[in-house]
Amino acid sequence: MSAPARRAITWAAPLAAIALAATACSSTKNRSATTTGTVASTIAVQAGDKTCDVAKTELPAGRHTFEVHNTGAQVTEVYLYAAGDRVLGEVENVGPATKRNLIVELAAGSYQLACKPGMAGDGIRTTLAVSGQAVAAASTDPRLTAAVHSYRDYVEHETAELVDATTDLTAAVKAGDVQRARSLYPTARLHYERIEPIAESFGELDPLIDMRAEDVTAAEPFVGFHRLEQNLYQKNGISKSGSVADALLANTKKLQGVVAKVSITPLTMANGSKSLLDEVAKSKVTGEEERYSRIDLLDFAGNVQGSKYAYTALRPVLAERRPELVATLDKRFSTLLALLDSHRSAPGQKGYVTGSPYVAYNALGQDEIRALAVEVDSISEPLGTISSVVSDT
Ligand SMILES: [Cu+2]
Repeated sequence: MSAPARRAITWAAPLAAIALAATACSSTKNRSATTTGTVASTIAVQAGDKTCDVAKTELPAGRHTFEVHNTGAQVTEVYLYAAGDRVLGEVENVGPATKRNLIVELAAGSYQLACKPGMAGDGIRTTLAVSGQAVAAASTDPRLTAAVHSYRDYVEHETAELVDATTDLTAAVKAGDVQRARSLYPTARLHYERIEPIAESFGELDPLIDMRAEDVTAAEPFVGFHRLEQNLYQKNGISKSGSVADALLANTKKLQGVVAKVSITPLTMANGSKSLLDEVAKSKVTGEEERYSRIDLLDFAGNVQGSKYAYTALRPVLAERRPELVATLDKRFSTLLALLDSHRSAPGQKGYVTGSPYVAYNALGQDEIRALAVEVDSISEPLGTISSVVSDT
């Protein structure tokens, strides 16, 4: 799950130049799957230092290209948000007098487009109203169709693994076996984090499975993995956790049904991976996700692996259309994965957490955390250019 925008983000250096506010979404997740559109349009966005003029604010459902023109003097970025500030797409580092395309597929609903001159703050926002029903367009490039199939297989496989692991975890919790539950928790988490590039399409199941303690409201009590995590690692008591585990398991099974029907396109694969890694660099790297178990690096690895899978599926098309982009991404992914590998641990070694192949988050030094943030951030930028390359079917 994405970090709520309202949470104070303590991580600053060396990403100070990057907007830290409003990175992502809160728990109000009610947006259903985006739909592939047959309707395509180009909408001009004039992004100035104090203005953000969007040529059209009432749009039909389908694919839209926002042609962002930076008319100001500062570097800018533009985000497209669904309800609860969930990031659907973004372009960053748009220099003065330059243009970048933000391409998204929008289902009926209300959205916000935000220009962020200076790449800071909540941005200058415009509400977009999208209506109608878009029909899925078949790609004319068979390699893109194959990429979507391959990624769908991956997501379905990971979701099945998630259900299996959560079944075992639930049994251990209900048996009152804290040690066994702790040894099973990391595996279940890994499978969820791997499918997070498309968590946007999970609707309310995402917060129900992956919400944080601070997402709790009067209407939404603390449930899901992190509630179990708190009980297992911090409160050290699971005698009353049976119903939480049962509900979590039921939700992972529901997720399996959602995933089987979810609309996946090259664009949702590209935008989802980019937004997720952006969020990893900006907020997850602070250690906010697994604050009781400290298995944050496992989540980090799951997010990177899941994003890399989406990239790898699209790679044949990218290699033909933008060989230099593939060279960059191949290199950055392998550098990041090697860096993650350098933080592996095993039973009896320093920083070991039962069930996780990586050291505990609190065993990392500030410089090591910073290095991870820098590497993942350096992937997010080139990853952001994939959407425009694959959107030509
Ligand atoms: Cu998560």
